[in-house]
Amino acid sequence: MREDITRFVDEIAKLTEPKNVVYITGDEAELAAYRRQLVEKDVAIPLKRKNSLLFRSDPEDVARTEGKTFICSEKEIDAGPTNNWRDPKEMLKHLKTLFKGSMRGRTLYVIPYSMGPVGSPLAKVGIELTDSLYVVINMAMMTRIGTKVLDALGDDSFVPGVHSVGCPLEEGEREPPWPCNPEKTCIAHFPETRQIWSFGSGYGGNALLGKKCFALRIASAIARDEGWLAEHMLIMGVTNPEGKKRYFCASFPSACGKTNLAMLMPTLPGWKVETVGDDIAWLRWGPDGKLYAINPEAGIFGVAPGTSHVSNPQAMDTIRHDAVFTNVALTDDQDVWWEGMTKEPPKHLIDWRGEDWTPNRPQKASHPNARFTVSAAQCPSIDPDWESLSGVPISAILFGGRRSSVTPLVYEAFDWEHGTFIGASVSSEMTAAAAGTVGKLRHDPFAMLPFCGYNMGDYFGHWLNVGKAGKVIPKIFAVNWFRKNESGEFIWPGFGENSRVLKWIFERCEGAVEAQESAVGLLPNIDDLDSEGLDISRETLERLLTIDPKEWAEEVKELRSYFKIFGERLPEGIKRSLDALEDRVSEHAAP
Ligand code: O2Y
Ligand code: MN
Repeated sequence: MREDITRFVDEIAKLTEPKNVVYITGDEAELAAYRRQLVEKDVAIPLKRKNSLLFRSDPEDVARTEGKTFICSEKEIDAGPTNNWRDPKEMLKHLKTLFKGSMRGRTLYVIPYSMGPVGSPLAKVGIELTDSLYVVINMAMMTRIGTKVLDALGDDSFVPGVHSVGCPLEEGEREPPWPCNPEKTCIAHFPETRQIWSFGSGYGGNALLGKKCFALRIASAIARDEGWLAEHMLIMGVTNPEGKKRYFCASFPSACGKTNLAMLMPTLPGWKVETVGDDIAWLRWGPDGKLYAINPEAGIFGVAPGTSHVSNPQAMDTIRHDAVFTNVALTDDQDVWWEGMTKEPPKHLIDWRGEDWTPNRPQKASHPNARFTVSAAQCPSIDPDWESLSGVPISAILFGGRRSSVTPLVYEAFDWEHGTFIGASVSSEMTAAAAGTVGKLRHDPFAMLPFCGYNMGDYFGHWLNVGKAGKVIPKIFAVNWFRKNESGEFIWPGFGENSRVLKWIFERCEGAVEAQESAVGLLPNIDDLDSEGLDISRETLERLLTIDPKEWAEEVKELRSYFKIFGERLPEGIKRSLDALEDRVSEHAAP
């Protein structure tokens, strides 16, 4: 074992005082023993699905907590206006107090993990120290873990991460089903020294440190320094009926259906979609001048409610076995159920809080942020090259949001600078159940608002710069599946029908179709969007594919006011694109 690793483990063990320290090897027998242990201790419920478990979290620990997530750069300006900043020295002092003795009576597990296929030049290694077995078994699905990672590490650096549920166990005290410490929850990132500390939450993005903490917040800072991109994007392979394949990345804010799109089943005959990743992409220019992407993750941490054989049959097949479910409802025959899985709910369930549930109860049976964790390798649409060490070549990048008006179904950026502006301009209507927020527009540049580890203005600048380094520049598109009519009904059918939009994008990449120049970008000619067999009027298609200069004049005003928050850190390329958009929109609006 490398001396710096044992020193790190010893230091944290000295601080947190666990009863023992275990190095995770990643062996299947070892993980099976942990799953059995979780069931024996009544922490997990075994399901009728093979090798699958149900967990119920504490009701105070059900999602990522953005308000308790911090970026601790030396200077506040380097965290920027979109992050919660804390002074690194003060935060470390606070963390040392929180973590003092926090693992008493528990085991400290050491999880070496690789973000990206082990041995890929694009992969990076992290070491998570945690006192949660839930984290161990989830990390084993979400990343590549264990001895093979240490063997491949060589002399490279690793990102240290320390996680504690913040619930020491006194002698003879019984383990609570979901230990956590919500009042003291704190997720701290040190982008300059590349460290992660997470206290008090056992849930998802707060506790599985490889995901948002490393693969986005810390990796975005590493990527800035090394000249690549760490993005909140799915990666998909799209094959046309002639057998030609292209790869796209797509960025959408949380809860806009990224997992569904990554596993889309095209309704268009002869078209095929394959999944490389559903949430995060690391992108780098290759020696041939093309942009290559890897999925740094190995698993899927998907939202369960709304997932069904209609919305995402591939996901439903993926989770038939060897899956972990968190905060879904339990059926009388030891299976799982959640809102939207079937039209009719079962007559009786045990809800996510462990209480009897019948359809007449007003409460939801599963929590809206209930999750499934599963290895991506189990996905029937997994791409044959999803673990390619050099990544897959990217032809197009899509930016989307949930907009009931203004943004057309699809349009193309004029060039990389304009595409960067489109990414920076993304906003999305919120779906959160929080009172008063539903439908409210939230700016979410590049869908990275909660995930960028440094000043977002500098991040825009980094995007503008990397475009100059590439020789084969991918095309950039904006998409919006969520347009509504005056009655509040969606006017685009979405789901598998989105393959029609993918087809147009594919054909633009091939140079096979023309596009019309508009004030906002390049729009499809209506006849080029394949609507064969679709029950949609020409008028609706026109509405989906035209822009209203008056609405866009308002959009420009709103964007101008938003971008002010970045002050001096707003790069010239974004200002130039905004001015150019304003000029084009006013030209189009002129009578
Ligand atoms: O609520 C959580 O802890 C997880 S959030 C999440 C999980 C998987 C993929 N994306 C997200 C997200 O918020 O973007
Ligand atoms: Mn996400």
